[in-house]
Amino acid sequence: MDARERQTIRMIANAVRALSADAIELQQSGHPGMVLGAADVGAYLYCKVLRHNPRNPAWPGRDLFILSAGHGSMLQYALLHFSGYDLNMEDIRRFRQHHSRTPGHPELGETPGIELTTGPLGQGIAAGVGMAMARRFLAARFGSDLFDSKVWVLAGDGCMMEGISAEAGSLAGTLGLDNFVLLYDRNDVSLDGPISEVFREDVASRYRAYGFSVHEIDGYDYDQMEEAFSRAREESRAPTLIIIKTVIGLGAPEKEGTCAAHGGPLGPRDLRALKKHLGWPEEPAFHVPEEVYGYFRSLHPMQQHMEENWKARFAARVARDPGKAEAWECHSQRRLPGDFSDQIWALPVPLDQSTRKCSEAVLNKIAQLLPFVVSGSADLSSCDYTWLKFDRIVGRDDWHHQQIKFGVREFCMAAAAYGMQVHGMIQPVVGTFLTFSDYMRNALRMTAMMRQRVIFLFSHDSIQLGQDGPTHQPVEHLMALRLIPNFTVIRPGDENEVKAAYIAAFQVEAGPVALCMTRNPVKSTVSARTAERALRGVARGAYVLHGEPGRECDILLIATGTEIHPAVAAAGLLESEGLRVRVVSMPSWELFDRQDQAYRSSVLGGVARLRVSVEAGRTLGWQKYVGADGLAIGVDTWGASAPDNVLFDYFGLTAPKIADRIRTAIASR
Ligand SMILES: Cc1ncc(C[n+]2csc(CCOP(=O)(O)OP(=O)(O)O)c2C)c(N)n1
Repeated sequence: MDARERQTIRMIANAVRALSADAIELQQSGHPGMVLGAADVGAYLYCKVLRHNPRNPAWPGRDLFILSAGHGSMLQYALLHFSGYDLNMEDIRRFRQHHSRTPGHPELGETPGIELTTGPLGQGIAAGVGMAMARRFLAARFGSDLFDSKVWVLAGDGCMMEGISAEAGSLAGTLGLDNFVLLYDRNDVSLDGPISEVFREDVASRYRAYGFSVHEIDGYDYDQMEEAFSRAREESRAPTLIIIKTVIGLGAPEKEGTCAAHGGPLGPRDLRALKKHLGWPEEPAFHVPEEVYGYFRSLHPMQQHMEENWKARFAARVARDPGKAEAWECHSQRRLPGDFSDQIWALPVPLDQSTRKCSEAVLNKIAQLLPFVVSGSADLSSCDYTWLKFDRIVGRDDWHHQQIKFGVREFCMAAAAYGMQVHGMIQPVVGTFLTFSDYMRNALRMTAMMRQRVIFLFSHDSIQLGQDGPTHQPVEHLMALRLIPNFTVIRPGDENEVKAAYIAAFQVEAGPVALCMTRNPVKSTVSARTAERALRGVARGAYVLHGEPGRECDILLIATGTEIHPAVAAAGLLESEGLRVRVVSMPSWELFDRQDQAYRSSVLGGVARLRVSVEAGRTLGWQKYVGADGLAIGVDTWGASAPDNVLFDYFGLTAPKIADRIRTAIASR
């Protein structure tokens, strides 16, 4: 780099600083500290490192850049604006305002050039690892010359303190993800003060132990950056960590080096002092020298050329192997064959088995039908049955398969899964026990917020799971998942409902799906009679399993999962006493709530003396369907360690106990 270019990049870094400080000051909201500190790293990256094309942000051969420290969003907005993305000065001025394209933290779909929604610290690292994994899968399928790009993640001290950074680092090191580069903006200050009070570990040694190549550089020395970034680019065995020493709030004299710089506007005095320090005009605000735009414009032909070059490689690849064009289309659109539903529906699955066992058969078939599906588990594949029997597991040097082991790292698995789904061309299905869904919870809500259809397979979906006891028995989890907006929970109750649940899951267009499966075998009491009803009914969230739709009845009994079986048996007991009972299977609240009024009334409508829900989990919430005076049968305390037939009896979930509760409730009216 010659002296002139060095000077230009320094000016660009200063333009990032001034513009960000002005936007934060104008809106009296935002985080200037890391932007002032890391502006040189950001400028160097966007000027000298990233392979991208601002005129085509979605070009598949591009590098990906993720700001895990999402609170520093102005750093990225400024650089996207300068680079020539479709983000103008008015967008910058409207920082953090309603409906602006520059929200408080980067949000997928709001701003061109933003690859991922970030904000919860550390998750961007795991999501970046997921994206790097997606690229490995695609490199194996389509050629590493098409997927030789890198995933760059910029993280701060907070991200490195979060446990998920350990899960993600350890996984990336184990898998030898040499396309993953973690940039650690080390300014030694977080929101509450100097990190020496809370974080004294040797991060370099920690990441070396994970299997990373580690470099430590000064955040203002472009020669060191050149050396470290080129080595990261060339690295071909291991992921890279670059620890970049910076000063928070650099150039704002009252706040520099302290947590006062972290999360609020600088204030007029410090802003003036900053601009003086940068050699920037005090007025007008939002001043950007023409040379800044000029420099980035000068990069455009090279960026365009990079993309053209990639397209030529792609064309050559397809010319050599025409089948690849078809495979590319299939992956890009994550396309289902026209007869997908028929093929799944026709699949023989084991009868009178746990729903997880049926799920195994269906998932194995789906993975064979859909080459873009990858299945993984957090060390429970032989329990949640995400195991693909026909395939092997991907590893450091072999990504030709559809199966991943995440190790015991649920949170990382969930964030990596949404990273893969956001990346595109890959559809993850990831599993663990339902009770551990709350280890993953923030990643589940991020998946929902970004409207990504990750399929989460949660087995061991109630207290009925053997003798592991209350630590392993989900109680509040079904309701807790239903609370997440834009999240579809499906809890099938027999082999037909399992098939129908998968068909429905692959029809969900935007948003995650949890498929909840039982551990224990269930003697199916209903399947033969109700197969066709299940196919249509699961897709609509609920259907009449026993009795007639819309007809007046004494008792309307709604059940989910394998509780449909004791519910139907209880109906038989009550009917023998002259009561008219309708049983509704309701595997999915969310799918049901999307149906029109006529359908909903046909399932739940008609006069009933008593409405009852049966679900082996918290009852809070069922009042929505059974009414305030209805009867919600479930588990409102912790489970216990005992055989499941003992527990179901103890918690009142057997047919005779359900019938008893209903008789008592009717008698008291
Ligand atoms: C999971 C999570 N916990 C807490 C926060 C709130 N938070 C935002 S930034 C921050 C401090 C981060 O410190 P650092 O990474 O050093 O950023 P810097 O001070 O350099 O801007 C905290 C606690 C968050 N965004 N995510």
